[in-house]
Amino acid sequence: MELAAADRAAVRALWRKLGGHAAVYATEALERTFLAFPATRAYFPHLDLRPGSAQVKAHGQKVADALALAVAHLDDLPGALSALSDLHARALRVDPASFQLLSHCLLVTLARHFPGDFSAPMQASLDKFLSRVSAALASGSR
Ligand code: HNI
Repeated sequence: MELAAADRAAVRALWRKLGGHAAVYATEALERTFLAFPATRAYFPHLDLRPGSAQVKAHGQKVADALALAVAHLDDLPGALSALSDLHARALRVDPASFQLLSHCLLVTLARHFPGDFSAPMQASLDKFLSRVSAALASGSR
């Protein structure tokens, strides 16, 4: 199902506010995910997952770039994310439930850094956006 116009506008507006710092927030969200939901660490046995790790930071940059791509293609998330979907669903076999955990930590991180923007409607719009990104990545769509 497509995102409503109001949801798209809210997501785009918040992403503009993140400016060049999206990777910082993605990295914080990853660190929170690994601490709060340790089972997610199992997908990254080859990385140093301690807080402050340069490898987590580098991964945060990749996640932030992918989310920026998604924000730029809100009308075709499965298409924009099809290569990443192959990777996550087919090659990495990430449990779909794990996406909800990272999405939750992204919401917590953004709420913490942008409290003035984080109205209930903003939370709902971001949650819909992240749910659709997660569904696209988990589906192995193409
Ligand atoms: Ni994910 C690699 C984006 C959720 C496990 N992931 C990537 C890459 C991007 C990316 C981009 C780098 C691809 C490349 O190098 O070609 N991942 C995203 C996004 C989300 C997400 C946008 C959700 C918002 N990934 C998850 C989740 C898990 C996950 C929930 C598991 C808990 N991802 C991985 C693993 C890799 C990965 C594992 C490979 C890491 C590596 O460097 O080996």
